[in-house]
Amino acid sequence: MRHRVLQHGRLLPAVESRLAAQYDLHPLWQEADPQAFLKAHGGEFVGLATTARFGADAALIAAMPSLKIISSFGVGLDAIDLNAARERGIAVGYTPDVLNDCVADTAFALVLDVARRISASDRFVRRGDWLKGQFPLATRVSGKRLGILGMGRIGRVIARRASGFDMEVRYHNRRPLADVDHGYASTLEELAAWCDFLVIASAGGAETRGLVSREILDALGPEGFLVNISRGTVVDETALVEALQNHRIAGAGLDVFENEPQVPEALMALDNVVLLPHLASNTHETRAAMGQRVEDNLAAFFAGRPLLSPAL
Ligand code: 8YV
Repeated sequence: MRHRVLQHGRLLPAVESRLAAQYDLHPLWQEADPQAFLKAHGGEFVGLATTARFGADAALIAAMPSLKIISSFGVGLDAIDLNAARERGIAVGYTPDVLNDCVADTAFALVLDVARRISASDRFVRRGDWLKGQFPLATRVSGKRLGILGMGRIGRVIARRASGFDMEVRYHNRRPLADVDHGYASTLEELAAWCDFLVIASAGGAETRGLVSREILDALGPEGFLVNISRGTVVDETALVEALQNHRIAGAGLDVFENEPQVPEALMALDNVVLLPHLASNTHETRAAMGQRVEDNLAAFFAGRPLLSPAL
């Protein structure tokens, strides 16, 4: 008998076909009325394959009374109700580590782009403006100060990338980390006031919601740049738009937004911001590794072995 696994959101085609070969896989995303489907069939599934974006909220977990394993594609757990899963003894697997390099690379792509104005200068060339004059001067990256909010797995790789640019790194976390040599800022405001680039690499969810507030942006100041590769919810987006419009910060590089895929119109109109469509982990190599981990976590669970990367 093949285990019944519900699929919430799309996965890579290759992963979908391998899962379908192994399990009795049902794509919830193909249902015209997912609520009605869950009401009629939710109890039939022992597994849920989902993504960091679609997650598994309390309602979905409640609609699946036989659920034993959630295997999520992504490192972010903010869309999964971990308390609901814990209460029911449901195992939760996710895909940390395998995406650290590509997410850190994207953070640096944004640091370089927003400071050196790479995307803006590309637009300048395409508009034919080079024929009319020189592109204005931009801001140096090498040797500057990099502040990292959230020195976790990804934050540490960003710090390593920074050493190649001769940057001094400091960080802010809930508490200082014994195995990290970089300077610790005991408040986010102190970190923002110190650094030239503030890179957000913290987790999303209720605990970090709105941490980067108007006050933090003002501490970063008119020569400071903000880069966000974590979750849009960590930043007060309204305050960010105002700070960018009024040049109270120098610029921002954003891979994530509060209400994806909606990007505020006001941001689209600004030239001091780089906007990416949440692509930090989107490389063939990393996505394949993430998909493999989704499969491996499921396989381990059904074989009675510990998950490769358990979230609980
Ligand atoms: C994914 C992510 O692009 O891992 C995460 O938490 O945000 C990204 O890597 C995406 O969320 C997959 O759904």
